[in-house]
Amino acid sequence: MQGSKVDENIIIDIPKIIDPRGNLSVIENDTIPFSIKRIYYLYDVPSDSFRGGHAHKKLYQFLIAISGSFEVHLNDGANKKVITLNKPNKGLLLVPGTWREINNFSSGAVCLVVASETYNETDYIRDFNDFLVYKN
Ligand code: T46
Repeated sequence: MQGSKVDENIIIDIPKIIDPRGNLSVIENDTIPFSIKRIYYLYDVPSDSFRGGHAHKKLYQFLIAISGSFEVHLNDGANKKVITLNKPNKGLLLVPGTWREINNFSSGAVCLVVASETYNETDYIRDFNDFLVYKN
């Protein structure tokens, strides 16, 4: 989505079943606005690590801080936004056409990512100048 705006990247509540034995959250296809084709996760991330640094042309993703916290820096080519994820029952919908950088991982942070497509390197824009050309 070349014309997507940074504010289309929104926080979505994940249903939470509260239980004295421990809470349970569940993501089903109606929790997020895409069908799930892939799940991956980032873990054992050093606190000074920097992930992302790219945009996607078609891929939708949903990021959850299953444990700990981290920051997601978003840029649509014109506007920026920083979102801190630190709750396992709140996720960030990432729409195509958004440059993302992820940093400030806390100790033990785990970033679970639910994706709309299987892995495809041709969907990535990994150079920021190419991203600006793509958006303008
Ligand atoms: C994103 C952020 C949040 C695979 O082989 N399959 C996969 O499904 C993925 C996601 C990656 N890879 C390979 C490609 C690279 O050789 O794993 C290596 C590391 O990938 P990358 O440098 O893209 O990792 P991140 O953490 O910078 O970015 C990833 C996702 O690629 C990206 O879509 O939005 O997490």
